[in-house]
Amino acid sequence: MTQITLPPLPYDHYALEPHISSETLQFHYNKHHQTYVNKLNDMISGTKMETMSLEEIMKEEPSGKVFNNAAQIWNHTFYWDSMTPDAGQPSQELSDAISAKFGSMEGFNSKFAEVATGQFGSGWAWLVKDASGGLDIVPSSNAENPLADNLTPLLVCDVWEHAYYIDYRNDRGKYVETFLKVINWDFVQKNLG
Ligand code: MN3
Repeated sequence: MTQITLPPLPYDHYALEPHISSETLQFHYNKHHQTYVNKLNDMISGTKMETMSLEEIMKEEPSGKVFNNAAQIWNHTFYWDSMTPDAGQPSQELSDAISAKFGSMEGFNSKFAEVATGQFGSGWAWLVKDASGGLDIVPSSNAENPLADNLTPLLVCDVWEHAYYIDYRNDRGKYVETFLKVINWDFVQKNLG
């Protein structure tokens, strides 16, 4: 019995153009994200993990191949939800929290870009909320995510090359600049709680 399924994209594959192309989104979702789902289902089939949620699987196997595939599924779903073709503005509450930590939206953009472009090799850049309710921007390597550090993810940018190579070649900075234009602030607000 296989239990983990690929969640539907929250928008059409061409919806983020011209920022992120339909070709990138289709490869990223239909090939990369789907492959993590297929591999994980193969690995957990016939084990006690086959009835577990992704979160439970990540706790059960906090490193190694099973973790990597489970976390990549979780991270990618969170990434699709982090973007929207109808990018608006952060709510007042969010805007105040951002200003308290980063000085201004410009300060947030510049810190996020610094962390996302500075992550060496494959990984992710996260906006998180810590236990005291404060915001921070942290990188993670490969499939890792901040759940293991008891941080609440609010937003994520995929900085693996497959996220931007078709559209921006090796220019991660340009991709991150684009990502900042399609942030789903309603999703961030929902995660802020
Ligand atoms: Mn990816």
